[in-house]
Amino acid sequence: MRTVRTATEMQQVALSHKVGLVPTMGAFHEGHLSLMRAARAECASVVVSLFVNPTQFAANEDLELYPRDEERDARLATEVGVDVLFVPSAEELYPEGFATWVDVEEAGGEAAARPGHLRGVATVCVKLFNIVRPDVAFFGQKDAQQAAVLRRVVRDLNVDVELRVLPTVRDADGLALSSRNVYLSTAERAEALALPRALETGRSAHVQGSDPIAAARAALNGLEPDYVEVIDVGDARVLAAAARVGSTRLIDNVVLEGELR
Ligand code: PAJ
Repeated sequence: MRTVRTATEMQQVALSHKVGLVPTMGAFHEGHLSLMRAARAECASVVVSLFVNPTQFAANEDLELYPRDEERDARLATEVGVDVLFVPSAEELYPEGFATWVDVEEAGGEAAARPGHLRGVATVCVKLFNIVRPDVAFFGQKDAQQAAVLRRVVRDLNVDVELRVLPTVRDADGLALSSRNVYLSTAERAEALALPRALETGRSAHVQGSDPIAAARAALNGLEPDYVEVIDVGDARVLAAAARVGSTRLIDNVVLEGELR
């Protein structure tokens, strides 16, 4: 596996068709690795970007604290058969005078809870698409609204890339894998299980014809949600929630109708 640190070098790497890109912020877990494996299975060249994108964090969020271990990530990516690990610096992607943003008009859920977050995500992903020029890019259902926003960006701006959205990978007890789970103490981790359980309760309620939001809220077991909402993600409709456990903010969602592709 080759590690590349500048956009210029990345644009010059000879990649064979078809090219798959997996954008990440590192601290790899099985969720990230499942995207890399899907890319490996479908594509001739696999590029993984590792960049803790400062523009998607608000001033009061965990940018400084965010787990970083490039050596371990590089080892895991090599094991999966990734061809190129693209690790740009913040100065590389956001040089002096950077002033152009991809701002999707999105309401509710993460858009309301984290103003500016999805703008940062959309902007960095368009930059990565332009630098790597992938045929296919892989994202996780875990961040359903992020995937929905990126689908809209690709459609609205005629970006020549296909998106794939893959299922959320969970621990055996149901907690969605997340790089932020390392912040949880043992007690908090146990508390956090209320989030996937409440969403499952909401999904069952929906299947039986009652209100999934009310059912999920009632099952949160004391967790304070930022929101519990039904969100359209492409052709699918998901029940999504965000909640704080101690100082850690977790998000999760389950599909109510349709299929995430
Ligand atoms: P990050 O949180 O590192 O996630 C990288 C990709 O892995 C995203 O597409 C995310 O949805 C997916 N992912 C995370 N947890 C998952 C899980 N448990 N199961 C399946 N997939 C999972 O999302 C980002 O980084 C950033 O916002 C990024 C898109 C890289 C832009 O900076």
